[in-house]
Formats: sequence, structure tokens, C-alpha cells
Amino acid sequence: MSNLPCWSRNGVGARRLAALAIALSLVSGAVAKGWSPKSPIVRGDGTAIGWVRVKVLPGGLMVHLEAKGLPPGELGVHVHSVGRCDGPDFTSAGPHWNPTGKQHGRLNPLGRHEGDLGDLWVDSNGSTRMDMIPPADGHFISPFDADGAALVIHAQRDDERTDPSGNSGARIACAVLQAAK
Ligand SMILES: [Cu+2]
Ligand SMILES: [Zn+2]
Repeated sequence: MSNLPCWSRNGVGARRLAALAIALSLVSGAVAKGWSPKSPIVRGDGTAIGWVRVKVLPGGLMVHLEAKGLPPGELGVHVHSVGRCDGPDFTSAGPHWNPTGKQHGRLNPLGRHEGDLGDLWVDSNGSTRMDMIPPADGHFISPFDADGAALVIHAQRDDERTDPSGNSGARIACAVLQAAK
């Protein structure tokens, strides 16, 4: 698991990561600025269930999201390549953001997509609140090209290995991501 993203669960872990982000911002000045506006996360029927905001860093995409009304457990979550969330199936969001032509998943020897974020942890009451902080090194290509980008939450866990989407099942929620202003 050590090479998987450092998603934190609700509660203490999330607060610790937030504290770390604040501490880093005090040291480097690099974290406090650059967040996008909040984008609504919607279900297939258009109901808003939460929000997400992102920040493009040289090593990856920093993500913060909060949502309710999701099925409990681990759910795959990715950046998809088109900024369109047309319900009910969100196929409009296109495939995973993959500017380098890789296969899906951090555990795939031919991976990974730059849009692969791992899994959300959803509480027994259906809510989630998570931060993803990317590795500090490496190169990352911003997904905010001409057709934008979307964040998609799936019905099942992402196995981080199976091309093209980690066997993560249907697309159950979507947010049109916004670039930082
Ligand atoms: Cu996806
Ligand atoms: Zn992928």
C-alpha cells in the first residue's frame, strides 16, 4: 500500500493532513493559493450531494472533496478527461485523464493514468470528506485543457490494476472541475 495515494479518512487523519497543508503553506507559501472554486458533485438525476475543489501542483493534483448520500465503503474516484457531467450515466465525462498513454492503476506495471486518484472511503452513513495530497516529485500535466475535466465517483472499489477503470463499475456521481482563477 505504500505507493498508493495518501487519502485520509474522515476525522483525525483529515484534520492532520489539513494541519500539514497549513504548515507547509507557512513554510513554502505554495499551498495557500491556487485552489479552484468549489464545484458541485451531482448524482445521475442531477441532485447535488457535495463539492470538490482542486489545486494543480507540479507533482499531481491536490483534491479536497466532501459528499453525502453515497454507498458506504470504498469507491473508485478519478479525474476524467472531459468537463461534462450529463446524467444519468456520465459517459459525457470521457475516459480517465491520460495524456501520457498509460494503462489504468497504480498497481499496473504499465500504469498509471494521471487521473487515477484511488478510492474514497465512505462512512456507514454515506458521507465522505477527503484530502488527497500528491507525491511532491514527478511531473503532472494539468487536465484543464480545452474540453476541461471532471471528477467521477464510481459504484465500486477501484482495484488499481485493471485497465481501463479498475473494475470500479458504474459512474454514480460527477463534478465538472474548475481551474484555479
Ligand atoms: Cu472514473
Ligand atoms: Zn485510470
